Amino acid sequence: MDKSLIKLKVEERTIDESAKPLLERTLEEGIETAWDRLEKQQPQCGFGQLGLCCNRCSMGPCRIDPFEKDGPKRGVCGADADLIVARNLLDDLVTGAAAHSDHGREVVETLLMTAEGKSQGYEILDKEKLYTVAKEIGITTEGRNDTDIAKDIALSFLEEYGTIKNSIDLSKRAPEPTQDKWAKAGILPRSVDREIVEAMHRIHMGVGADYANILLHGLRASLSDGWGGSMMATEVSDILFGTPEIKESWVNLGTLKEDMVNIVLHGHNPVLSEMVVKAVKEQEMVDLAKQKGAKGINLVGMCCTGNELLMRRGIPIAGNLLNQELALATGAVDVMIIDYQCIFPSITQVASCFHTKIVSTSEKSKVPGAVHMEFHPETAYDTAKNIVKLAIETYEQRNPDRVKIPAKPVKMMAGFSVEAIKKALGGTFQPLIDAIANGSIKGAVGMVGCNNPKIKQDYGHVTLGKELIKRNILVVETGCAAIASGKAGLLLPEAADLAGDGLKSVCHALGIPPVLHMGSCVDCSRILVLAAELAKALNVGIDQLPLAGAAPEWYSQKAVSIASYFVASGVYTVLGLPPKIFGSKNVIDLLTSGLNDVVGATYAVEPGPVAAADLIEKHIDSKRKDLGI
Ligand code: SF4
Ligand code: MSK
Repeated sequence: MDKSLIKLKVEERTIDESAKPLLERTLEEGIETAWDRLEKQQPQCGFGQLGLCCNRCSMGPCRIDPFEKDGPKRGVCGADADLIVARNLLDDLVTGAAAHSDHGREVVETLLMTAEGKSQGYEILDKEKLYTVAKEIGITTEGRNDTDIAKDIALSFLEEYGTIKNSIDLSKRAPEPTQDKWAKAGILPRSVDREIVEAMHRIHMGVGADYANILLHGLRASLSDGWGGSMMATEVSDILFGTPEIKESWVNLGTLKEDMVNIVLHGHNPVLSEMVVKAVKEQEMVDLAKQKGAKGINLVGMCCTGNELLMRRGIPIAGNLLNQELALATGAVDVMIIDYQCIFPSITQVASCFHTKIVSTSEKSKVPGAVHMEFHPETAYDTAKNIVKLAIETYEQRNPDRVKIPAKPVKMMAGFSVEAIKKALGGTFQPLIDAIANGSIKGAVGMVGCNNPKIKQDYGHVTLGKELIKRNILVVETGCAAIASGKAGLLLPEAADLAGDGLKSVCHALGIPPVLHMGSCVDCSRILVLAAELAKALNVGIDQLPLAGAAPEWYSQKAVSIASYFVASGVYTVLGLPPKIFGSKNVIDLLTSGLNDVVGATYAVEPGPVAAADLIEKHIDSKRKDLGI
């Protein structure tokens, strides 16, 4: 790497103190990271940033030139700026919806195999949820055993992906006024795969030419993710692995241990990682690690697989998206196990600077340079044990002189499932509703999403989070946003001292932080369920609640889907980075104002966290006024 190209200093790249010394190391040793690659990409293509480049068919690629008077205003097929921008956005959105939903499908398939006695190492850990979900979707429970009920749930959920059902059961969890809005707009989600496939059909050349119609389908596809694929992933993971309860753990790169075998679990799907958690507890494994000179085996998470394990098992989490290369740069990781999504293809390059092995486990997600140990539910436990053995053997090759773990971990609280929040409130949401009604808590914000090297790592999340709690707005988080808050100490009850007086007193009374960690990306569905519960208690639509969404550092197509199902469900959502829509004024107008008449909410874009907090507070104040509170 040519060091003369590096302009951005470590201080400008991250606010994560555990990351800074490792970023120094990568710069000194010429280990390339996402920040370096972003610099090398400058200037990024303006047409692409505006969403005005179309590469959809072989008459193209085409681009619309909004600057030159005589520049092209239509692609070869005749598509104009509005259409090209809308099609590109729908493409991004359904890529995200597909990723979430396919993850959900794998969890449901694991439930089916478990019910049929075909999986290895799994059991049904949350029977209460098994029964609740069964009753909710009309499956008889009386006089039946758990595996029969589980099988029916799995088969019914697999039906949600396609075939002839034509409606998604879990979307009935939304309050009636919200469902009515969907019906009126023609965006009731029919089935998960259908909405995604139809989206791909609609964006084929010569199908949809009406930008508004294309964007409306985007909302429907996003609903099939939020109230379908993602919600099934959450519910079935809870059934198999347990519904999260409030617990304490640790976060940042300091969770890696110098004297232990370090295994990092990175990606999204908990089905394999849960087996790894079991395997490392086996005495045979612990003894083997000790034989090789380690004090034991240290398991840590990364990104959303990490969030899944943190929420249910209290496994410490090493970091979020931009920490993945830096974790490897500690020289202390023996094996990084990857499943899928948000895994930089570069990690094998970084790992090759050390003794570290990357182990890929999904047939869908192979990475050159990784050891591939394919995971299947039938042989899950054996695979998990083999990977742990590999980690122990790899530990022997670790060079202690290359190990650099520069920080102490920060304590955090996690596990705030909807059920756990209700329990903390005394078994009913009424105390929360009362606190909102009397103004102690002004409203709530679902802050979600990723890191993006275009924004100083964690700065957007942490600054916006602090601004919101200061204004007595409760923050609930998932994904990398929650990990950022954890690193900054906002997921501790003591952080309530940074909140306004009303929120502070509620948090002190309940012993909870002002920012609640609700899980992984697919667990944004928990935020929908919480919003639905509050709306039903007040007999209103979700759009009438003093709620908002925020994604200050998003990068992923999944975040486009999340933001869209928030908006489609009636939650005003502020993005910290602009989506690629600025090439079409019509698309901007529809998304930032026109949708109000359709779903009662819009998107907004505001890169400044304080200005974003101003927008959100204004929105929450207006909703409070409309509710007469
Ligand atoms: Fe060009 Fe139309 Fe083909 Fe897009 S679909 S590449 S605008 S011809
Ligand atoms: S991992 S989608 S970077 S939140 Fe879910 Fe983080 Fe965003 Fe991936």
